[in-house]
Amino acid sequence: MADTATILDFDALALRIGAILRRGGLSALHAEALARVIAAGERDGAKSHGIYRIEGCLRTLKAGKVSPDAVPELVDEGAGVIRVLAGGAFSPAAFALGAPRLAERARDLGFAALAINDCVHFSALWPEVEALAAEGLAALALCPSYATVAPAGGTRPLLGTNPVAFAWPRPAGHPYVFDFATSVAARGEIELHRRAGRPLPEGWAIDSAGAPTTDPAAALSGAMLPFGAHKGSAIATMVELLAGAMIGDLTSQGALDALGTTALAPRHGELILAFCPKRFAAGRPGDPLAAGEHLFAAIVGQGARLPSQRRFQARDRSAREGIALSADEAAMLDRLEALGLE
Ligand code: NDP
Ligand code: PYC
Repeated sequence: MADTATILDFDALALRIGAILRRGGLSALHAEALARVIAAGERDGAKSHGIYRIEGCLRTLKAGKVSPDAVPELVDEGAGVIRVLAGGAFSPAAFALGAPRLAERARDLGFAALAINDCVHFSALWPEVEALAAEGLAALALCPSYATVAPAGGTRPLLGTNPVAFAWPRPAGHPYVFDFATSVAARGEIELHRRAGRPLPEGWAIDSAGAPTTDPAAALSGAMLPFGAHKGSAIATMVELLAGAMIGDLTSQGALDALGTTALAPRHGELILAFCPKRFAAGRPGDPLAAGEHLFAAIVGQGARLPSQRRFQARDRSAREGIALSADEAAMLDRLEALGLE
């Protein structure tokens, strides 16, 4: 990176972010959980959910739109569906509470689901599915967002950027993981283009009159588009149904109506499904993980890359060389650290 100003290791970056969030009013539980997710985004080169998100968290706190200290509550009736009530706090601590029980139940039953209700959500989903893959499980995570995406053929925001993340455990090395918004790009990407003064690629968004636009500001006040036209639109709708309506929580339209702005992080639910491949394959010929390896080798054998390989390479580089922040990013961290000290 040409203008690299600061190199930090993961723990040092997480500590600095955590201190900023603590000073912004978050309890230690939430500040630490959030800081590690944000630092992980930066470490992995997942910039749309890295340190640029800190200011949005602070704005959401200042506006009183997130509980700074609600203690998440686990509701487990011993069945395949486990619930965590987040109490209006950020989602990562709720996931951390529910994930061990979800993994245990998926191993017992072969399959289990974790519904997180009433959380404020801004983070990437790959840390969650990766944590479950590390337990030998396949995992699928989904959540609505707030209404910023027009359905295919429509002209106005209705769906969220509704991410879907999947992980499959591998016998060695990183799991197979994909994690993407069901819009052409995450809203964070549009915001990063706006800040950098870069036009958007064609096909990402429409303006408030419904005309195609490459202007990030016009896209933010207009609507983003689903990926894959009607296919992404249908998948985003499925996310609204499963991770909104079905778990008794808000859809993206409901989350936007409740918040009244896209400048703050939205409050809604999340659904995480965990599968135990060995239990599903019991009594059947073959080993599911070996079959997965065969498939991955065939994909790579054609010259294609697996999703998350760029991110894992960034992670490995960060482990070797540290996390490189640009001059602007380092200045932003310094500025946020000084907030409340003057
Ligand atoms: P990207 O389009 O950047 O990446 C999507 C996935 O595709 C990644 O796993 C990526 O791997 C992979 N990929 C990219 N290019 C290739 C390629 N050529 N071959 C194979 N795989 C490839 O993601 P989005 O912008 O859609 O989303 C970014 C993040 O935003 C996600 O982590 C998501 O969870 C988050 N998000 C969160 C929301 C929320 O409400 N909490 C809402 C919307 C998004 P790699 O990273 O290695 O390039
Ligand atoms: O990047 O689309 C996004 C997003 C919305 C809420 C959190 N991230």
